[in-house]
Amino acid sequence: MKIPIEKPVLVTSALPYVNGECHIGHLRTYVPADIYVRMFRKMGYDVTFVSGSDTHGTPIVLSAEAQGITPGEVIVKYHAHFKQVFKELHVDFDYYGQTDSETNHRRTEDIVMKLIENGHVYKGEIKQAFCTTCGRFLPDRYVEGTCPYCGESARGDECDQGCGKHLEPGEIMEPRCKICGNEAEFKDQEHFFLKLSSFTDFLLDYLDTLGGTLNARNYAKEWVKKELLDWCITRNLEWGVKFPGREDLVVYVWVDAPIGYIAFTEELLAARSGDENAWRRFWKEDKATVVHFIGTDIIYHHCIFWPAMLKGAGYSLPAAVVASGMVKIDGKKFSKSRGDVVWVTEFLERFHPDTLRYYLVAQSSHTKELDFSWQSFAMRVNKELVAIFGNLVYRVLSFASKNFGVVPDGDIEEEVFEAIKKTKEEVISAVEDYEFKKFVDAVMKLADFGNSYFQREEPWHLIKQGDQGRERCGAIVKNVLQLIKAICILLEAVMPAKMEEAWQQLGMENDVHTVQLDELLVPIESGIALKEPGRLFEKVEL
Ligand code: B3M
Ligand code: ZN
Repeated sequence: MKIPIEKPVLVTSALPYVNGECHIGHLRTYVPADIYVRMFRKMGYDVTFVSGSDTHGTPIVLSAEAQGITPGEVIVKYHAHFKQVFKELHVDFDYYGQTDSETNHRRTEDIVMKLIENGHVYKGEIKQAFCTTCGRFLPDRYVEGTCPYCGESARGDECDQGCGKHLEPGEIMEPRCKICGNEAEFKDQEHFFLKLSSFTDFLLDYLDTLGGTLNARNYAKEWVKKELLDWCITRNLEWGVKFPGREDLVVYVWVDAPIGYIAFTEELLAARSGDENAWRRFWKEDKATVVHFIGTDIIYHHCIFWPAMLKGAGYSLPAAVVASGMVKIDGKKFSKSRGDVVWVTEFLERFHPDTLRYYLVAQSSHTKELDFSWQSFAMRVNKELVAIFGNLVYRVLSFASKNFGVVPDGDIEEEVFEAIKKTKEEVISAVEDYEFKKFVDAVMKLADFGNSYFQREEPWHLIKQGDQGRERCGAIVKNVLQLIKAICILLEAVMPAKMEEAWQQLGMENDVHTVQLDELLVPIESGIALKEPGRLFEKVEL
């Protein structure tokens, strides 16, 4: 899907549950989304980037219970934590909100009311898991058991270990209470349902036109073709957004969480422009392109529940869903309890955030699983960032400052322009296809080219060969500086802080973060003073 340049683009990144600390598994969505946003801005698009904390549901309530604090205290604590992590990683949202805001409560009530008015909601009985030992109903993550679709262990509302399907209350087999571990029984309870089944045809058509990555579209289509169960949209919890007219029920967290995308747009645009209705261009009037970045584990929610809700309530529909593969640690699924986890804060105590950003996209293609290991991290940093790119910058800048002190005179050769042009095209098409690995691979190839060009021309001999030699040497240096300039512009999206450093070493005075892609082919100005070169990356010792 080609995104029209004349429309504003809204990019969202899935909302992390703020029930614990950020681990590198989370980042597989946020970092590529940030890279995408930076690249689209360089390509001339008008992009707004929002996300926020998911503050409701059993993930939050269980964490509060375990820590002996209130859900409100849990979200304050981890909301601040996530915000800080994103800041350190230069994931620069225009707005990072949270779903317990007044706007989100209001927007959720409005959408639920519209769904009711439009006849999409009905009252019904469900079999809800109940623990006789604890004497309470067990919504969602309070219950664990076996997935009826694939037979793997599952949580009450999702098959998290197997096929990934969303589970309706009462569907889980062999239910056990998460708190006391005892077998649970099923009891009847009254709840509200969205008639999801009546959206089947709409969803099949919608999914055919949906942009983004194929894994999202195909996975969702398969489930829609099988049969859609109506969706239970209420829960017996104290914490959450109240279901209209019922003090004893809140809406299921997967109702108010994606509505957060709308609420955050409202909050941001109202604060920016003072216009309370500015958000409508994005969500009511179909005047913008909405692109959701998510993980493959929440495709079902974004490609089935969410468009059905929007459609049923009369809102505009997202244009694309981009789903990243999950992260494993040394071949194992993330597990806090088994210790198979890498905490971002600990990572950042030892390594530069840009090396992590680079690794996350360079290690495997976006829709594939990423298997984190310290070996592969060290390899990417040492063999690519240090040996190819870092080496190019350090070697050439040292030579250039020693012999010229400024960007020397000379023309940019056709060969160099061509290499940059080709990389630019490869990068644009990679980014448009959400192929972030292809993007960084193409840029590394350009850095490779820079190294071999410098090596081939042997400027260190030329410099000793009189005025003519010196002149030719200067031209060679200028050409490599042009390549470095181009690489900095492109890699700014991936390593914003490091590229700012390299940009300054090049003596550039404008802001590398806002430079457009057109600048790639603008010859670097002769005569600007080069700064003292320093090594950009340190080797990682295992
Ligand atoms: N908090 C769950 C997750 O990250 C959820 C995402 C909400 S996006 C609207 O798996
Ligand atoms: Zn399953």
